[in-house]
Amino acid sequence: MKTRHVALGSHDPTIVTIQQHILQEQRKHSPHATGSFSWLLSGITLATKMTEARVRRAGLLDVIGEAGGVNIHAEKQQKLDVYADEALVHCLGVRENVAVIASEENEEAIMFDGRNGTGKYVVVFDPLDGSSNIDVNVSVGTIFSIFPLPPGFSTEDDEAMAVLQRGTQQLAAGYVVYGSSTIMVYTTGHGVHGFTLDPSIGAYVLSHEDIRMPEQGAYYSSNDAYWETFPEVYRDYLTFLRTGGMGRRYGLRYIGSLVADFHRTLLRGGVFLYPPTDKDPQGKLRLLYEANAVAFIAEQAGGFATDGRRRILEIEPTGIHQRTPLVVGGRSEMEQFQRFVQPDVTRLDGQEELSHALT
Ligand code: AHM
Ligand code: MG
Repeated sequence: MKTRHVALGSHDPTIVTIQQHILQEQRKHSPHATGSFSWLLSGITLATKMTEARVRRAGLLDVIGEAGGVNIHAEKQQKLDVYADEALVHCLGVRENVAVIASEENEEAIMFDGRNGTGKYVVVFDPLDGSSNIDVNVSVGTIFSIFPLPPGFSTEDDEAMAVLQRGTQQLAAGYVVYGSSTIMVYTTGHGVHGFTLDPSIGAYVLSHEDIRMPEQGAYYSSNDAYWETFPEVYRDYLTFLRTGGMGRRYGLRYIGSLVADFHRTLLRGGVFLYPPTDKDPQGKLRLLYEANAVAFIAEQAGGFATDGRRRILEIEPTGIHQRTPLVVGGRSEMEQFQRFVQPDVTRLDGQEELSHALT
């Protein structure tokens, strides 16, 4: 029989898209998975692509929007964070396995009724973190965490109960940075992987496999303008970093977008801090849809995250929009931080096993 050769053109068989990667991971770690989890994640990737398209046109939309709030496509102008939120709510709402969602943009959690027992997941997210940076072309991002629906939860229950879970219960977490390129980073508890959006094919393509945080970096990242109002122990620690206590004098990098500051810290090492301040005595960042995701990713990449007293992932949440101080970074910086805040605790973790069942 004659073999017909088919030209593959520019198709690169080595490309791994995020969807392929999720399926490969499922086969490896949960051979009996049904694909339901990857269906859920595809809802998140779709929503972030919709948001990225808007972020890329942010300046244009603003200009066009000045003439009465309607652009040339007769679309009503919307604030980008509201658009990002609606994109996620929509893309997750049509996935029958999503039971409850909670977002920075909505006061209350949202329960999708009438799912006849198909709802298995709880998704919490900050749809557009750092959105005050949009107008000046600075990176912004989306952050998400996925939890299982607690066993025995019924639609009669208060939806907040489904959301108030410790970070150790996360099945997956990730973020997207809309920066010089758009990158999605996620973990399902088996390492951390990064995918860059290839605009020519509209797909997230594996670009950073098995990310590990450097043991030690060269930068700390915090809003130095609040220096005088940081607790003394934080100032002592930062002075230690700045004056060479760790064997090098640390520099400062601070963007003011958590996703962007954390992404740099993940790849380059160092430490990100949002301590308690006079203005925000409980810290500014949100436990459920900012700190938990970042902490899960950091730990999976060899780092650690704390609120100054406790491992972030073990904090029992009491409110959907609860704030927390956050210190997250590479091993050396975090061990040193621990020596400052809790000299009697010698280990960073006493980590509870994470149980993951990708279905
Ligand atoms: P947002 O979720 O309302 O955008 O606020 C969170 C942002 C983070 O991205 C960033 O780390 C922090 O606020 C910056 O705060 P500050 O300007 O106080 O340094
Ligand atoms: Mg935010």
